[in-house]
Amino acid sequence: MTSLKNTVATGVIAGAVALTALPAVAAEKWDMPMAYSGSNFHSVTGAEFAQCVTTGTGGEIEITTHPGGSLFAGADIKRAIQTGQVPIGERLLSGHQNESAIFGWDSVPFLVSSFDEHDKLYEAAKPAVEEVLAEQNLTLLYSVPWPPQGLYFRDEVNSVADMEGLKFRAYNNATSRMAELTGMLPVTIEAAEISQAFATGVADSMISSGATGYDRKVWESLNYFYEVDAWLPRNYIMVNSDTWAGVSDANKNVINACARMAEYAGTWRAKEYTGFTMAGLAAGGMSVGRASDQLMDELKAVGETMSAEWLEAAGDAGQAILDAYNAE
Ligand code: PCA
Repeated sequence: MTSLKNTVATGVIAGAVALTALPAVAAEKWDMPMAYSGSNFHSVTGAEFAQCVTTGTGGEIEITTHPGGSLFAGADIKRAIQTGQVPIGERLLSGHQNESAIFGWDSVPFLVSSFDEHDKLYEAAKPAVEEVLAEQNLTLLYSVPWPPQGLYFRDEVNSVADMEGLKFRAYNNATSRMAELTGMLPVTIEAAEISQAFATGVADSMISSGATGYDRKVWESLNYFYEVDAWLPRNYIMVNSDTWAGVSDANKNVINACARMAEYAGTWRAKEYTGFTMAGLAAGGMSVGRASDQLMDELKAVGETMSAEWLEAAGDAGQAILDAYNAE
C-alpha cells in the first residue's frame, strides 16, 4: 500500500512539475452556434472546419459546433457573435436585411439561378458585405451557398391565384415579401422548427432548398416541390472582430486555411446535395418537378417588383454590386 501511495504521490508531483514547465499557452475554447440540423451539409462542413482549427492550432483554439439552434436560435446568432457572447458562429445573413439591404443581395428573385451565376454575384457583393460586417464588429471567415430555392406546397399549385391565402413559412425579408406579393400569409419560422409547423398546420408552404425539405422530412406533411430556382442564399461563418484581433498571426493563418477548405467543401456539397435531396423528396412520396409556365411567368413578375424594391433600398452600394456583376 505504502509503495502504491508513494508511486501515486510521485506521479502527481511529476505531473505538476510537467504542467508548470509547459509554455503558458491556455487553450481557448470557442463555442460555435449553427442554426441548421447536425446532418445538414452546412453543419457537417462547420464541424470539419472546427476540427481543422482545433488540430491545426495544436489545440490552442478548440472550436465546438452546436448545430440545430441548440446554443442560440438562428435569429439570435449574429447578435451573440457581435456582442461577444460567443466568439464565432454561422448565420444566414439575408435574415438581417432590416439592418442593411446589402445583406439581401443573395435573395433577389431570379437575378441569378445557377451556382455559377451565383458565385459571380457573390464575388461582386462580397466587399460590400464585408464592409457592413466590419461596422458591426464582425469578420467573415467563410461562406457557403444553399442550393437553389424552390416552392413547397401541401396541394398542387399552377398559378399565383392557387397560392392565395396559404400560410407561407418565411425565413427572411425576401420570403415574407414574396408571400405578401402572392396573396399568402407569411409566418417566420426557423428551419429547426418547420417539421412541426407543417404537421400542425401553422404553415402550408415555403420556399427553400431541396436540402432543407429533405433534412426536415417535409414529405410527412407536404406533397409538392416545384423547382423555380428563385435564388441561392448563403450562410456566413463570422468571428467577433475583437476576438479575431487577439488571435496570433500563426493561428489566423491556420483558421484562414481551414476556412478556405470549408468554403470549397461546403460549396461542392451544396451542388452535390441538390440532385440527391430532390431525389430524396421524390422517394419520400412528393411530386418533384419544374413549375408550370404560367406560375413561372407570374413569379417572375413578382421578382421584378422585388428586384426594384431591393435596388431602391440598397441604393448606390446595391447598384455597384449589379454593375460589378454585369461588368465581369
Ligand atoms: N434552407 C434554409 C435557408 C435557405 C434554405 O435552403 C431555410 O429554409 O431556413
